[in-house]
Amino acid sequence: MTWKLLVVIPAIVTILLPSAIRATDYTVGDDKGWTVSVNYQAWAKDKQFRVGDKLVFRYQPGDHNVFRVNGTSFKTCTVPPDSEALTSGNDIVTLDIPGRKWYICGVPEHCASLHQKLAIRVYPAARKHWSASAPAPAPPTPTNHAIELLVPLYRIFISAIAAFLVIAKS
Ligand SMILES: *[C@@H]1O[C@H](CO)[C@@H](O)[C@H](O)[C@H]1NC(C)=O
Ligand SMILES: [Cu+2]
Repeated sequence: MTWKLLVVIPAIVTILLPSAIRATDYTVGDDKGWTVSVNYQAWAKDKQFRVGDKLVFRYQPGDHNVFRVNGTSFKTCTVPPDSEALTSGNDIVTLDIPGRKWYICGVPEHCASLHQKLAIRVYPAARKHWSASAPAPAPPTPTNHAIELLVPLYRIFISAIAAFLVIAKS
């Protein structure tokens, strides 16, 4: 029985691994981190954010914070209630839904006067390894989002059948 696990476990890991490898952690602003007077639109411009990727906002706690807002509040730098702030100085945001996302700093004037604001578009996960260097695809539609959700389920299904076949033969 034990030797079969030596076959089954690596098989499952191999099948599931590509999803894990595709995820990328982005430190917002790279070495500069999350602060005032950085052009975050320029920083984001050449990046293709995908579902499963993470944004890491790094700053001295107390100097800044992070609010996820909508497009209207982004334009006007309207700060939501304090309870919605991320404040750790190492704030990790997992991009789990495709579409546009907006982030601002809530310290007075940091967004409005000093441009501490970031807008990105998040694309569905599955296409990353097919087109890592291809131009940005069209904005996601509900249809391809549904298909891309099925891909990991399909992998798990195949893994389960493989495991069942090996174990059933014992
Ligand atoms: C954007 O967020 C603000 C503040 O939370 C809210 O008042 C407003 O209705 C929202 N706008 C849209 C278009 O959802
Ligand atoms: Cu700030």
